[in-house]
Amino acid sequence: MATEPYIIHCDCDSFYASIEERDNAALAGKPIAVGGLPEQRGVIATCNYVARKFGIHSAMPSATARRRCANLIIIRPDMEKYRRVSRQVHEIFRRYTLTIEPLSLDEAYLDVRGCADFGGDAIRIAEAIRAAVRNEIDITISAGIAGNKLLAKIASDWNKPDGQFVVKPEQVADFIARLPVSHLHGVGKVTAAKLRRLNMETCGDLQKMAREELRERFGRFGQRLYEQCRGIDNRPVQVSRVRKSVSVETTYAKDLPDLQACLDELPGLIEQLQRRLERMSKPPRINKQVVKIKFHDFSQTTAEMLSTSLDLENYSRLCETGFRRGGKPVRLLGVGVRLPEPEN
Ligand code: TTP
Ligand code: MG
Repeated sequence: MATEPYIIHCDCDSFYASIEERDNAALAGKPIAVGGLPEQRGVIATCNYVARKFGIHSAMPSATARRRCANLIIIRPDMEKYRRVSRQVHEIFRRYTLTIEPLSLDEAYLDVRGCADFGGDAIRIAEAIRAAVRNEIDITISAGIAGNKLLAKIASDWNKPDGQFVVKPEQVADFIARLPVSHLHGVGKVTAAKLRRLNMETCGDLQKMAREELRERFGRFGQRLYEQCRGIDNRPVQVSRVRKSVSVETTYAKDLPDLQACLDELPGLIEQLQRRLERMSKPPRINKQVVKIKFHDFSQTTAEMLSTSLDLENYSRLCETGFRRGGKPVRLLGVGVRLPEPEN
């Protein structure tokens, strides 16, 4: 059964860009992006909503962004500053609940059951958080309020920027039916394309598929899809997960045929991993490098070694070791790091 809304997903609006705009009055109303320089083959980390009207978005090459908007002002990122602001935003969250699951610098789930303010009313708590962020930090934050994490996260995008949206229990069926399947947790480009081939564009379409068929086509993830497309999600808000590893991976629409094709993918993956690490609230120490390979028949292997950096040669060696164990085309390649056990 759908439950009363008690989870708030908070997500700052165009986070890095909003901070830069706040700190430099001359930028007001202009299209701005934060990221690498076009001349250095940099990419856009994010851009403000003025720039988004030109079709600019995160992860786009800065050169493309500049072509779309000749007046685009590109600012180099200042991660220390963004981390500082992130800590201030999290301080505000903690006034209302300690059950907080941070997802990134600008985003977190809050479970506000048991919150004493406003009689625990999640809608009013979200309003209070947003007002405090605006008044005290001078940036805007959006919120989604719902009975589970899946719906709350989707809802926070609904009235972005500077808005909030609540999914009441009686609205869940309607809300979810029209939702594109690509919004579901764990549905990346490849799964979305596979679903599209089956004419499954929305969750409403997906609801027509029998549980058995989903399981046959998607394995264990099929069960999650069966639940998610009905708006069901039982994942609790998890406070301070101790991170043991950080990784990025890509499932390829077309299998990588041989070792060389895998090696060619490594630099791009390592760069993504580097950015993921930079975005963590406190960049971790590295203990090991890891490569994960899933072959086209879904068998999988990992190879790892002690190391304190993201060394390309090490990743290449690990990739070779892993690949030789299967010697088959590869559907998924991942690179990651393991972190040392926390010291207490
Ligand atoms: P997001 O919350 O995904 O984006 P955003 O806050 O800029 O914009 P929105 O209003 O849509 O929430 O990510 C938070 C920050 O993380 C973002 O400001 C910059 C950084 N980031 C990257 O560096 N690279 C990326 O690919 C993405 C998606 C985000
Ligand atoms: Mg954001």
